[in-house]
Amino acid sequence: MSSHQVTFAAAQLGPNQRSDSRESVLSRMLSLLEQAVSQSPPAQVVVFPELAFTTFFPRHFIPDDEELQSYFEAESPDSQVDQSPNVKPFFDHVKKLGVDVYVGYAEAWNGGEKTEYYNSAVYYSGRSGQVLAKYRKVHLPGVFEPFPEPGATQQLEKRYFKNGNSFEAFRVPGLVGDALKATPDAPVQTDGRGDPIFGMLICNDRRWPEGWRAYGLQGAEVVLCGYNTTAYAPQLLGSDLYESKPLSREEAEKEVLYHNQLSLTANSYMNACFSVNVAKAGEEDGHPLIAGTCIVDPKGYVVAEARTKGDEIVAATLDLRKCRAGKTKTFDLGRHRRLDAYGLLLERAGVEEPPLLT
Ligand code: CDV
Repeated sequence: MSSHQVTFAAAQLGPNQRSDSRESVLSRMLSLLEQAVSQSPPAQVVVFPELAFTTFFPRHFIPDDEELQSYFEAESPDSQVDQSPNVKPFFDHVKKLGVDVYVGYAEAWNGGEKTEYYNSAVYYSGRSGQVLAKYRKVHLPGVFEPFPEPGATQQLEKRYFKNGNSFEAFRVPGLVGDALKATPDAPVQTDGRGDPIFGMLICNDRRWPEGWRAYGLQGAEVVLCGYNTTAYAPQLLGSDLYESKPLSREEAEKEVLYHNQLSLTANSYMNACFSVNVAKAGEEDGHPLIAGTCIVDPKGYVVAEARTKGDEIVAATLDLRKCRAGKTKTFDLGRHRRLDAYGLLLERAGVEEPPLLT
């Protein structure tokens, strides 16, 4: 295999019910890992969904603090997620297999006076047995106060988590042969000849071009993104207001899948990067989640996608040199972007319309 090729496995998970034990979820995740490393060629990087170890608990209003805390992994400056007792067996197994993983989880950060809670993902290197990078979800969707409608699918991420605030790309050692390394005379711009550059997003982040562009500006070649996306939630997604009749469940799911793929293909294309996008899917706690796990190339084409709504490996070997055309032509950012025209983008978060006409 060429020295620029990397084999990825997107490990789509079927539903994790609220009543499922941690052990049963871990055992399904370990089977997916085993499957990913025993295929040919074996996966070098396995990507799991957002909040992979538990049910998507922000869909519930949970007044019982003990239950709420049970979904989080405790971390501190001395102890990262791979040491959290609930999930240590997962990371130990990853280390034994010598594979790399991206995995999403709920983080309880005990680093200051007060515990802070985040919706996080880590990139863990099984070869070196350590967390190489951690990402905290920046765009938290939903609401703080629960929807009053009985049976509504809640989305309480704004209640349970604090926002992350940075998009830091990172290089991953050991995936490709003859990568340029730092030496006093190494070039500053390596044009894809160093160790691969990855970025991480979580779920709702994929709908916002800002994170993708932040990674594009750091030369990211692969963006990894896990998600839990509700297939039917009229309070949250789209609008029936101007439709002649409300979307049926089937129509709504089709539209959510369309917007999922639109966000992934468009942003991969506009930043000339691959993306590996992984769902937790199926009927979870009586609420449907879309599948749609897919791997996208820098031209915006889907190169592999899930066929089921359950546990499934979707794999592809990606030639990272395919990012070069976009990065040096249409989306050569340094040559074509116009900072002088973009001032508003950092001055304003929400919409301010031009004044009314007289
Ligand atoms: N987990 C998520 O971030 N879900 C959102 C839904 C609520 C719109 C998503 O963007 O898929």
